[in-house]
Amino acid sequence: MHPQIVALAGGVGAARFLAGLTAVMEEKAAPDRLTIVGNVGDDMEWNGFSISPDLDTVTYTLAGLAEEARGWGLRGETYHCLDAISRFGLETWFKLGDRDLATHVFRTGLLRQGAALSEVTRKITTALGVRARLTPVTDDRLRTLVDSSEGLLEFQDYFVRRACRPEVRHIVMDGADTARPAPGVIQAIRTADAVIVCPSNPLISIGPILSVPGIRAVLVERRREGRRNAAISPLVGGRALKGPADRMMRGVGLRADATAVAELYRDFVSVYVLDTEDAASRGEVEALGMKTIVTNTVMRDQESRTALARAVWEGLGL
Ligand code: FO1
Repeated sequence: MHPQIVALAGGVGAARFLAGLTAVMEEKAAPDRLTIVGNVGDDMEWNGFSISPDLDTVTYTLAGLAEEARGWGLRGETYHCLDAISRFGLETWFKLGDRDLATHVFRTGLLRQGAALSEVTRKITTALGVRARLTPVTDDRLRTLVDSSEGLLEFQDYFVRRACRPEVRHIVMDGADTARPAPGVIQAIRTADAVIVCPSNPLISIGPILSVPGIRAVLVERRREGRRNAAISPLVGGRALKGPADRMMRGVGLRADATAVAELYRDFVSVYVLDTEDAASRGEVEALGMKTIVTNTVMRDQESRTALARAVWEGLGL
């Protein structure tokens, strides 16, 4: 029987790793045994449309449709709608492409008819040929807010509009108190042979997933039972390869290095993947009670994504 895997995923970094993981699982003829639990903290409303950037980044990447260099959006995209709408004076700092908008029109229409985000996500991934099961962590409203030097900001306002310039003081998960895990998420985590935390920002990508009541508890329970929970460091040599994770960690009063991320996960992660550049941190991480895998985690192309996924797969004894 092929192992059942659950991955906790943010946006671009996660999508790149998942492209490698699905390639490894395809070799074993089992890509459908992967459940990806996606972040919705950076979802937003744009002129009445419901946008789920991280779910879409994972979907487009696994469907082979993503704009590779950028990591988000669709390859060969055009922006005629955005250009046209700017003539009405609407803000266009969030670059929604014409074909990407089709996804948002479809999603928003179904949500308005009462469908759950998890159902809509299933329809989108199926239509685009993604064989892994992608689900939002919750169907309820959950939004990441950034308490910053420029006030309390909605996530995309901080991330895109202000290009991560404000100093971050604190991250707020709005809606986390009442959010419920989407159908099947707890069960998938409970029964998986391995859970893998993708190399995503621990504060704004994995943080919102862990903030949904019940999620962290079931991960901690797995760890107590000696089951495999792995995480891949999103920081290499104290730097984020993509995005503001290092600056954000310092902003909220943490060290910005691979060990500090491991500390955030110490209650539930049993295997931690460090980049070769951080091999010297091995002892510190093992002192937290985790096993370590040291490998190249920098994903420049599909070959390095697959190599990383294979190292994790073999390191976990799958
Ligand atoms: N990121 C940007 O830096 N600028 C954009 O204009 C932008 C538009 C966008 C549209 C659709 C989508 O799915 C993602 C988009 N992203 C954009 C990426 C997104 O803001 C972030 O990568 C994630 O929210 C963080 O994981």
